[in-house]
Amino acid sequence: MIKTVKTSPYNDQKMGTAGLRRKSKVVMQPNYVENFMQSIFNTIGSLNGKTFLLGGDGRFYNDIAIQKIIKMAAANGVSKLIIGQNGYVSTPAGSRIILKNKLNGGFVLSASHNPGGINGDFGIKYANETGGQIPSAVSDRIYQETQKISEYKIFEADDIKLDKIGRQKLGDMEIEIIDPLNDYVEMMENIFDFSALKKLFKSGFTMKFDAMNAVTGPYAVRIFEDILGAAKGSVINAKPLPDFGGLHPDPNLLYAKELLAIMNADNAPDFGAANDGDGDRNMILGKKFFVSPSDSLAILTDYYPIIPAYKNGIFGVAKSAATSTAVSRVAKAHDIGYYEVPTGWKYFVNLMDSNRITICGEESFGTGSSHIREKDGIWAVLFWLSIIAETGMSVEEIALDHWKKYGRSYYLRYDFDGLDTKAADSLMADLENKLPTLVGNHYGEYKITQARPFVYNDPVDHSSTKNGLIINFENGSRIVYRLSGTGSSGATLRVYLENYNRTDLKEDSHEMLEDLLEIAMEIAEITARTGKQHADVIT
Ligand code: G16
Repeated sequence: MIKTVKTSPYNDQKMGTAGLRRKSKVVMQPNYVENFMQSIFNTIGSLNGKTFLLGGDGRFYNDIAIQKIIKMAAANGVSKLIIGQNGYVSTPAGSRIILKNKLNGGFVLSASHNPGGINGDFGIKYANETGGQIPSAVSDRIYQETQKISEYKIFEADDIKLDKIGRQKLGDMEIEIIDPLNDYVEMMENIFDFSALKKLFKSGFTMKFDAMNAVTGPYAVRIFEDILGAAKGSVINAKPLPDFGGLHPDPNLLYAKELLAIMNADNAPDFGAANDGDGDRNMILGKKFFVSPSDSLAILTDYYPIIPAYKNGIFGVAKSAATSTAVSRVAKAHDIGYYEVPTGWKYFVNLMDSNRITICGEESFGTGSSHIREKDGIWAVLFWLSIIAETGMSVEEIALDHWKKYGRSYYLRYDFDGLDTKAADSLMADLENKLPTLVGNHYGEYKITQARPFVYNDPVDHSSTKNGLIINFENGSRIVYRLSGTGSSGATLRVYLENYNRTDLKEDSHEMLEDLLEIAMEIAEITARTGKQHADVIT
C-alpha cells in the first residue's frame, strides 16, 4: 500500500520569513507539495515514535494538500498525526497544541495574510517541538534536500474523513481529529481575567471583530460572543471560506475596509479588531482611531501588571528591528530585558525558551507572548479589552495617555511591490555598500549619525543573521530598508520610517514623515531603480 514515486526537484522551494509561500497554481503543479514534504521528512530522519500537528487556515487547496500530507506521513513512518477538525487550525492554536501535547512539531497550511483562491497564494508553515517555526539553519537544510529529491513515499488509500472528532488509523499511523478551539480557549481563560471582561460587555460595551472569512471566526464567536457576552453579530465575516469570500485577509487599513467603515461611522462601536488568514496577526481600532502595531506592542507591555498571567513580573520584551522603538522606552521604564531581532517570529523563540523575554511584537501587525511560540491575534484583542476594562478609558485615550508619558514614535511602512528581483537585490546591495559614506550627511535638519546593516547575534544558539539596513538620525528618526520574505512572486521593498516626538502628539503620521520619506527615496534611489514614484501600500 506504500507507493514510491519518482520525482525531480523544483528550484523554488526555499522558505521565506515564515515557511514556504507560493502562488496556488505553483503549489498545484505535479509533486510540488510532495517534494517539499518529503524533503522535510528526509531532513528530520527517523519518524518512528514522532507525532505532528496538521491543519490549516481553510484556504483553497487546504483540503487537497492535507490529504497528500496525511498519506505521505503514514508512508514515511510517522507514528501519529493530530489534525484540526475539518482540517482547520489557527497558527496560534497549533503552537499551543504542539506545546501542550509535547509534539515533535506541526504543519499549518497557510499563506497567512496573503489572499487565497486559485489565483491567490498557498503556503506551508513548519514548526518544530518548540511550537515555533524552524530556525533558518534547518530550513536551509530542507532546501538542500529539495534540490536533490528524486522520489517520495505515499500511502495509497481513500481520503481520510476529517469532520468527526475521534481516532482512526492509516496503516500503522494513528490519526486523532480534535477540536482545536478547546485548548485555545482554556489557555486564554488562564491568562486573562474573563470575569472582568464579562462585566465589561455586561455594562453595554460594544465591539466588532472582523475574522475576514478566515480561520479565527469560530474562535472569536466562541470567546467574544458565547463566553464573554459580546452581542451576537459582534464577529463579522465569521465563516472560514476557501477564498475568504473574496477578501484579502490582511488586517490593515487597506484591506479591512468593512471594519474600517464601521469604526469610522458616527455610531461606531467602542472597539474594533481584525485578524488575518491564520489568526496570528491583529489590527486594533477605536472609534475613528487606529493603533499602529508598534504602539500596540508598547502599550500592551506597559500594562502587563494588570494581566493575571503576567502580574508577578515578566522577563522582558523584544521587537523586530524594523518595528518602532516605542517599546524600548517602556522596557527601560519597567526595567525589564529588551531585545531587537530580525523580522520573523522564529527569532523570538530562543529568547522565550531561555526566559529572556515574555512579550514580543512586530510592526507587521503581530503581538504575542511566551504562552505560545507564535504571534496571537485573539490574545492581543483580549489584552486590549483587559486594559479597557481596567482603566475605563477608550482606545484613543489609552494611546494618548501612553504618548503623554513616553512621547510618540510616528511610524509608517511604505511597500514598493512587484519589483524585479534582481533590481531589488542590487538596490539593497548598492545601498549597503554606500552606507559608510552617508554618516555625517545632512538632509535639511536631518543629520545621519549611524548607517549600518542590522546584524543579530542570537545569544542562545550563537547564529548570526543579517537582515535589513538601518539609518539613524541625530533627532532620533530612523529609516529601515529591507526586502520582504513573505511574497509569492517578484520582490517587495519595505521602507520603515520613524520620527520620535515628545510634544506634538496628535499630528498626522503621513505629514510627520513626509520629509523623511523624501530622504529615504533619495538615499536608496528608489524611483530611478524601480520606476516607482510612490509606495504601493502604506501601513
Ligand atoms: C510573517 C512572520 C513575521 C513577519 C511577517 C512579515 O508573518 O511571522 O514575523 O513580520 O511575516 O515578513 P516580511 O516583512 O518578510 O514580509 P505572517 O503573519 O505572514 O506569517
